[in-house]
Amino acid sequence: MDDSKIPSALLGGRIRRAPENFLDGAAIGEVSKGRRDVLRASFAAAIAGIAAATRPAAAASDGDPDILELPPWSTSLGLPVAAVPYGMPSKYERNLIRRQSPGLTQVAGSSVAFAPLQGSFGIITPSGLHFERHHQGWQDIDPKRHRFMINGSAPGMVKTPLVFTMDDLMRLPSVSRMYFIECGANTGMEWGNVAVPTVQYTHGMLSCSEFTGVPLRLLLEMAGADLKRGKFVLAEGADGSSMTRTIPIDLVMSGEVLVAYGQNGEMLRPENGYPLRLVVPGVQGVSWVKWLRRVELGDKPYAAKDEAVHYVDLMPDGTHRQYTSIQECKSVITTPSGGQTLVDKGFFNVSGLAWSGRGKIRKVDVSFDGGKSWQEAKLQAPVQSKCLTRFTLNWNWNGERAILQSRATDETGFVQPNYRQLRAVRGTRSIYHNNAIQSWLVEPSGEISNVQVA
Ligand SMILES: Nc1nc2c(c(=O)[nH]1)N[C@H]1C(S)=C(S)[C@@H](COP(=O)(O)O)O[C@H]1N2
Ligand SMILES: [Mo]
Repeated sequence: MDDSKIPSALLGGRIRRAPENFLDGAAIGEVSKGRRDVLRASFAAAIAGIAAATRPAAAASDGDPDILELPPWSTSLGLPVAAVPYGMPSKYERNLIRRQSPGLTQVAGSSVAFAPLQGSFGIITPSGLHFERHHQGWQDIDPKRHRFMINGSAPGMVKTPLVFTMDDLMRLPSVSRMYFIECGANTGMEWGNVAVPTVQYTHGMLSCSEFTGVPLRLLLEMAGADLKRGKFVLAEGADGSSMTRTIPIDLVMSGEVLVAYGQNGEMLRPENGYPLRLVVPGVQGVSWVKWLRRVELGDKPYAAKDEAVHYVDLMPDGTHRQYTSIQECKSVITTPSGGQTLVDKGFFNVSGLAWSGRGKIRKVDVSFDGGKSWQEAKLQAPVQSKCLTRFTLNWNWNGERAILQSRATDETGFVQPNYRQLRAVRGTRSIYHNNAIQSWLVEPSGEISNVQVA
């Protein structure tokens, strides 16, 4: 179905998948029948609104008070400017929040909060909804007392070890770029076919921001790095988790790795590493060291605990694969998705996200029959390297059982695998780096759940 065949009333984007219209990520078991009926009713009202828009006279004669009577907000004085010095979401959007997975053990200080992908638009994650992953809680560090050091692993590896204050860093030339960050464990529970209920819990360790910072390459050059001997850097955080990760120097010299202080036009949020974090585009989240206090140049990988023991891939032959850092090409349909309910058959604009740690997304195909047939989705501009890309496809649901899938291809030609293809290479006992095609089952009742098809 192309845009020219859509009734003009629909082109204005009047279907809004807001939390009040769609179940917003609560576990299915938590949703009472009554709540579902409310959702269905409110969506039916939204659909009716579209029909009404094409026949305004008929709608008015229905006696809808929201058309015929002036609401209080049209007849009263509004709140003054700066009533809220830092703007907050509408009280009607209270359901769009980060959540901890009911299926994961919750350890104080060492856990995950997932981003609500099902209610997000476009490609940028609002800073307050960015996912969180802390190995030992988060800190709100006094930027005046924060120091960032560059040193070498051996004498002469850098000519002059340097220590920067935040003021020192922020007077240097900076760049601002949009990149996704995905935890290597994102979608990890699906290896065991756990089928957690919503896209928030399957894919919500994923976010995308505009980051601002100084290229690490520049700081290494300032320190007089010996790039003939220096082949890797070690990044170290200032929190209590002893978070250190090895990063190959080629990535750093590409200029993409940033020592970042900015996120979406303001300083980083404390949960995301304020006042300084490493941005390592395309690489799994754990390498994006938060509360960054030191970078060391060395000649070999450091085999730190979070790369030698954790964040390794158990392969079918029983060996562990280390240093798999690039997040391969992946995508997911975010609306409609698990836990939501389609309230009626008919038109839906299907929408989702695609990304690749190797560059730009070239195309996304969508299937409504569990991968038997595919249609090419539309990619929304901008399509940027190592950034989320939003795709959409128009769908006329006939009210029958359907299985929705998306399959992304990146600019290297890599095609996102299905579970059979992924397991053939990676086995069945892994945790990290699951980039398989996600399936959402739509029942004739309109209810949507997470399923795995071979
Ligand atoms: N210092 C430090 N850096 C860290 C972590 C941490 O616990 N401490 N967690 C890592 C992990 S595992 C991930 S996935 C990302 C999460 O970043 P976010 O909390 O900003 O989403 O930060 C990484 N950087
Ligand atoms: Mo992570």
